[in-house]
Amino acid sequence: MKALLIIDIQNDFVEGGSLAVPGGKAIIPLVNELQKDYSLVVATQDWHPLDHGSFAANHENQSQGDIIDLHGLQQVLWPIHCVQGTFGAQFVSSLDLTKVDKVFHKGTDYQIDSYSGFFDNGHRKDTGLGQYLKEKGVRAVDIVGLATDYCVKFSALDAVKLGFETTVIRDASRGVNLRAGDVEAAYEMMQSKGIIIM
Ligand code: VGL
Ligand code: ZN
Repeated sequence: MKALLIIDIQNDFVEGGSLAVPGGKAIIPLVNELQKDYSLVVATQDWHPLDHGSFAANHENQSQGDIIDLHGLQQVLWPIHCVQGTFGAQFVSSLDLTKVDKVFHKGTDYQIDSYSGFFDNGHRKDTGLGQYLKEKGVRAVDIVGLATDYCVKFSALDAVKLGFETTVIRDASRGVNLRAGDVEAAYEMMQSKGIIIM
């Protein structure tokens, strides 16, 4: 069985949000349409506490885009985004949630970021997504959402590592491109690990 995995289509990641991904909103009609082709749909939600270590505002003398060492891991510093319970963390209202079977939260621990929907960035804690998919008999996952060069990429890398046949649907994903070329580099890297880019 094949599942659709929808990554982080939340207000802060689309136009008007604090960490807006260019063209983020434009993928939503396609994501809604695609859902009809899957018997299992799951979504992830970036879900940070206000004191999260990935927020530049929580570090003295640091700015957005700086890279720091956060408890032993390299961490890009972001604007405050997707704070638990806020509008910015909510799914974009035009995203159809009626077919979503389960939502997995990530980035809930203030000490460590989590780009992947499966594990935190240090692979220390598991969100339960991998086991959930395996229990449902899923062998293949198609991934869509935001952002291609962060959460889509790391979710796809973990999916393939867990043994799922993994595809990223390009037209239904958009990236941050903090540096020009990041999205293209992400696709090349994913492909080199056996992920299909469709
Ligand atoms: C994301 C940066 C920080 C993402 C989440 O969803 O791609 N990017 N937190
Ligand atoms: Zn985040």
